Amino acid sequence: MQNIDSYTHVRGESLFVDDIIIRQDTLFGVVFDSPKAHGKIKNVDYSEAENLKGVTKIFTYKDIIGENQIGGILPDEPLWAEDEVHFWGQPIAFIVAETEAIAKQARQLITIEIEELPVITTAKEAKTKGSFINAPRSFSLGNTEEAFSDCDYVLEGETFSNGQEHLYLETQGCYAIPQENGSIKLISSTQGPTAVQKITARVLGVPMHKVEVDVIRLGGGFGGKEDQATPWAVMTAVAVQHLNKPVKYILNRHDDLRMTGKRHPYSSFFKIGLNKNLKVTAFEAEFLQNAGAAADLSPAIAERTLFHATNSYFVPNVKTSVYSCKTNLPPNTAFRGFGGPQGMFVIESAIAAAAEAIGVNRRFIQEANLLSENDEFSYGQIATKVEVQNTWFSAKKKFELEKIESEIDLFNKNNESFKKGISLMPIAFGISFTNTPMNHARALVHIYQDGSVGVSTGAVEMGQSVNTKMLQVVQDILGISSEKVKLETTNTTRVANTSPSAASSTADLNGKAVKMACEALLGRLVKVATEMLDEDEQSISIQNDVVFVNGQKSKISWETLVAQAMLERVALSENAHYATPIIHFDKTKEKGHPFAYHVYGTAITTVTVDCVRGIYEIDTVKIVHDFGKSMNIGIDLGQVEGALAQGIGWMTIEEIAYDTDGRLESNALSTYKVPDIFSAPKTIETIPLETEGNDMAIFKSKAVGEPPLMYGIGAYFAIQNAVKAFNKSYVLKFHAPFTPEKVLMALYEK
Ligand code: LUZ
Ligand code: MOS
Repeated sequence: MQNIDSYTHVRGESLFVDDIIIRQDTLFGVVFDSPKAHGKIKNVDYSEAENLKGVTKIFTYKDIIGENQIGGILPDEPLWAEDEVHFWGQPIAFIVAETEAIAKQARQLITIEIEELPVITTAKEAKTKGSFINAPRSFSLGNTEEAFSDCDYVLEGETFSNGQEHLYLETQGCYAIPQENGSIKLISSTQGPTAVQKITARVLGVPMHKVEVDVIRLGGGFGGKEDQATPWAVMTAVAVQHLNKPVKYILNRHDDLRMTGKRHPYSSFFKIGLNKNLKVTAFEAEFLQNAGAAADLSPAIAERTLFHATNSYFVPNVKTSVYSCKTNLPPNTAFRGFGGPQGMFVIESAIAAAAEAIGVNRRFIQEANLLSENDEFSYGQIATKVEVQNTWFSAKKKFELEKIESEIDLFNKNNESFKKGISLMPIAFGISFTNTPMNHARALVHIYQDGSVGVSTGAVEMGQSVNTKMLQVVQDILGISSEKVKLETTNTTRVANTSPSAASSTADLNGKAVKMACEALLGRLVKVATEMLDEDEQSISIQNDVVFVNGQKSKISWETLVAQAMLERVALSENAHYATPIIHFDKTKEKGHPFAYHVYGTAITTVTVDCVRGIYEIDTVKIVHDFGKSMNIGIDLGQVEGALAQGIGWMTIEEIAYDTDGRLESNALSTYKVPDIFSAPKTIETIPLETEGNDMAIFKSKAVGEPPLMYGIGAYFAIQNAVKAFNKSYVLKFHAPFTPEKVLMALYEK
């Protein structure tokens, strides 16, 4: 089944926040933000801006009736700065005017005096100065100290992976509309409607029932709208609370790039110990996460780094710790993979360092340590239904790895100025919010009396086609055709207290709730049919919009059945609640079973490096991926390819740069390069692993949003492999992204 949004997307008819027809009396907002990364606010002069014709009001923290506090996990982030600023781009005021142009003109007229304070931009510096968001966390398994003393090889090293801009096509924004009696409706581009509702209520000092959040769809989120869609929505809501008129704010690209956080840069240190047969017996890592100026989701992201520190390998002795370092950058936030990729890059680097020192192909170390059934992760979960070896060995076989390797060797022998490289990248990604209490969802399904169906869930459609999957669940359980089913907007008054659409878990959690609701409705309808046909319940089913008896079509259509149920006053609406069973985690012991299951896979990446220029092409990425039993392979392959391109971008050309004063230098697409069709792999081939699937996944179809991003890590090591083929004296470095500039330096380093 195709993505149900395709039709309106290609016709340009899909609605995003900026497409909503606005009320005639709508006002427009724009943020005035800090022009310095750290300092005391001595004075802000709003007078000229306020006097500009068409300016309605300029809001600051003084206008807040509730709390000036938008922190989700920790209460450490004001909506608008009070007497200090902590990052360049921190919101200080919100200008509301009759037009957007006037609001922007007014912004130019505001003058500010800041007494500057020292600026920290790197995690390392923050660690040295003791600047942290919260206490560090550590996971451990076995005894690394003892294990290291028995190792044949012990390697230590350092890695860095940079941040990443989300670059959702639709920038952040919200349209806020006053309702009666002080209620407000927010049309927000958020992955977390409940987060927006809750924080708005807190800042406005009103109960949550006064705030309705409605989400049609997002033009991309990638984690960037899990927590950071909130401030803009709250600002428009504060303005509505004071002015009782609709207020709209859509960030332009520059403002969005400057004011929002990104993927966390990490500086990390590793120590890896192996014995002669290449078994990794001990691994230690210290992760320094550059959290930015406030917690945002950093503590949860740090936790996921620890969960993924050993990727798809079994290591019997592990000690890892992570520090969320407080710096003067915009608070960094969720980004597809949520700290997992940063963790996995480190062990892949450690394996590369070990392979170099021992003088073996990196893939032999990887292969010798892949997870097996019943292996224990450092956090106590026992791996079951492990598929990583299956994906690894099928990839080797199906894609003829040895043939590819010999072709590359031959190419490299025959070419002076071009070199090819290859890498294998296995993945294991844990599915569930690591914070167990967040793993729940609800669905509200109405069967209307004409037989059409309306479905509301907590799932936010952000291009991942979750609505299509929800529709498939309804279609399958109720036995009706897709035209009968409509997916409603995501709205806090219909489905309350939702977790954000995140953690790759949205289809699982909401899909299971939809399934439960539909099964309850089906049960009632079957009962009605039983009476109509004088048959027993077991013999009745609904297929293709018709009631079937013992597999034979009856005369009763879906519409007739629903009409009869209506006459008999049967409830045709159902609200179901799903909470993931089995999972648990004890933070006092750092042990438990946090994940419903893992997603596995293996990618083989080949690249060609132009050794004169330092530029490179990703030739092929060949993947065997564990989809479980995919319920929609078209959508799932799209997720794999998109995530792969995004992962490769993070590892190769996307380079976030702040200057030492904390000002974002890569503040436009001229200076921040993202993968385009020319830099995408020339060939991507994804073969689904044949498995039984996993019952914890909706229809045994495993979560697919984030895991394939980490195949992109393979590009780093494939390029490194090619560089080494050109320059034997290159000393391996693990400093991502591996931009053409860095490749050129590596090619000619002596
Ligand atoms: N968001 C979150 C996530 O709040 N918790 C998670 O564990 C998570 N994992 C991946 C992506 N977003
Ligand atoms: Mo996410 S990184 O699943 O919002």
